[in-house]
Amino acid sequence: MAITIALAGNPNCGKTTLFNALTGANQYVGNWPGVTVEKKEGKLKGHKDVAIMDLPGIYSLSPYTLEEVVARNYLIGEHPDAIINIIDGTNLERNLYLSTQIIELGIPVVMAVNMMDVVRKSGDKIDIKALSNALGCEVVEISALKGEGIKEAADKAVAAAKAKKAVARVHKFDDAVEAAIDAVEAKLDDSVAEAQKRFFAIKVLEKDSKIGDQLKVIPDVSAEIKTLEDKFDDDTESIVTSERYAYISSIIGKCLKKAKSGKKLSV
Ligand code: BGO
Repeated sequence: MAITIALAGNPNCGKTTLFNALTGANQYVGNWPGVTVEKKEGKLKGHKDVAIMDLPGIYSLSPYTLEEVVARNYLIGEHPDAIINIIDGTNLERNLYLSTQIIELGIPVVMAVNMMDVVRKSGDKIDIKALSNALGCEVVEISALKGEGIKEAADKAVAAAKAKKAVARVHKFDDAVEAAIDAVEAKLDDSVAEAQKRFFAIKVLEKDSKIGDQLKVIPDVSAEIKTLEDKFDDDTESIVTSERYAYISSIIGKCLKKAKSGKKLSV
């Protein structure tokens, strides 16, 4: 069975370095259809049946940049068998913003915490097991530059793809937001796969301007939006964003110990 694994991460997280290390000379470079954003695809070394798809570097799955739209159209429309989400371990907090959205896509995910050679040198400590528990998926420490941990990350992604191992739902938004997500999910028609409903429901609630491109029918969710905006006295996009930051703050508190202060970081 042929498997496709997508590499997703922030700009400068080390994605290109990892892509090159995983694929070697086995790669094709082109453009994503209709846009001048570079598309790179290769075969995992030693695995003719495993394709690695390099996505553009992005900070979010929102609709504001061409790169974000290309990346999410691919993830939703083509539904790769697994995602390796590369996180710059020296910038955990910023990188986790994208991760909180990637784990909602209904696709098996392995988190690869990169730059671990730099993290170790700095004396900072990342509790990988706690991070894995907080995110609901496997987490592997890597140094793409030194080639450390990358085979383990790829093997885990192939295994997760074969097992169709979904990300465990650990994070919960505020109860009112969760109730709105449930109500919107129920309004999505059958053309939306069950595993993708949560992602779409959140995007519809956020009034995402481009999500209509990927939905046959956009449900009327004005009542759910009004309920939330009245309760929080804020717009739904900001409500969801600040809930994500609260989640990240709790993850950082549990998982990262900075060398300098000796204290756990909080946002
Ligand atoms: C330069 N460890 C360390 N120490 N560095 C890494 C690692 C790692 O595990 N992984 C990547 N890097 P990209 P995106 C550079 O290019 O793969 C480095 O955007 C330099 N260049 O070598 O390009 C990697 O594809 C001059 O660094 O990231 C690269 O995601 C001086 O992180 C940078 C110092 O990696 C970004 C670094 C001329």
